[in-house]
Amino acid sequence: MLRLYDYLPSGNGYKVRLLLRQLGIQFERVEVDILRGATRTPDFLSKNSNGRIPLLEISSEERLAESNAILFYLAEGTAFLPKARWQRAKVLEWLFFEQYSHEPNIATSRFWIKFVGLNDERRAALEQKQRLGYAALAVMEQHLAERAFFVADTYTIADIALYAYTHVAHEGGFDLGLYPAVRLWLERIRSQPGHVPITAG
Ligand SMILES: N[C@@H](CCC(=O)N[C@@H](CS)C(=O)NCC(=O)O)C(=O)O
Repeated sequence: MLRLYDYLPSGNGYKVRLLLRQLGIQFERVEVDILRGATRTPDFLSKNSNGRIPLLEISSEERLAESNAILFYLAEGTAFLPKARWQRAKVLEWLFFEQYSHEPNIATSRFWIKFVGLNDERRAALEQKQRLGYAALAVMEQHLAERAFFVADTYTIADIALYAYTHVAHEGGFDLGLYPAVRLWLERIRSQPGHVPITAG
């Protein structure tokens, strides 16, 4: 059975959990308390030298890190990843956008505000995180103003990847008031068959 090393409040972990649930794939979930350094123990580092969850263990020889790589692996051959070359590349475009322009700003703001608290250094960096996070939300708003989903008019792993931290962006101090298309899209994602909340293990 697949094993997922995970941390319940993590949006990166949630992406994988959500897709596994929606695909109806059984898995064992192993909670790793990142706040207590459990991803930095010799045992965990022997599984993922980058010391981070999510980590999908497929077999004793095969382990995959990086949430969006795991989504791509699991979605292959399913409706969550289009078959056409152009659409697959478009999915990747949004997965990379999520990791470069969205997650480092929106997820990090949330982590600082909700989980570890603001010290002087983080407070100083927060302003730029907020500015760049809002810029990412504006890109999403513009795209979604004319579409129901990110790629191919259908629910794909691009939506899952972007939903994970957008739906909890308020916990990182972001106000979605000026992003009506994003808010409608969040509702659309929430109503997909088999949807589970981030709090469901
Ligand atoms: N780019 C990675 C980021 C993974 C990541 O930042 N994981 C965090 C939790 S969301 C973590 O494990 N942090 C623990 C640590 O850095 O020690 C992904 O998308 O999976």
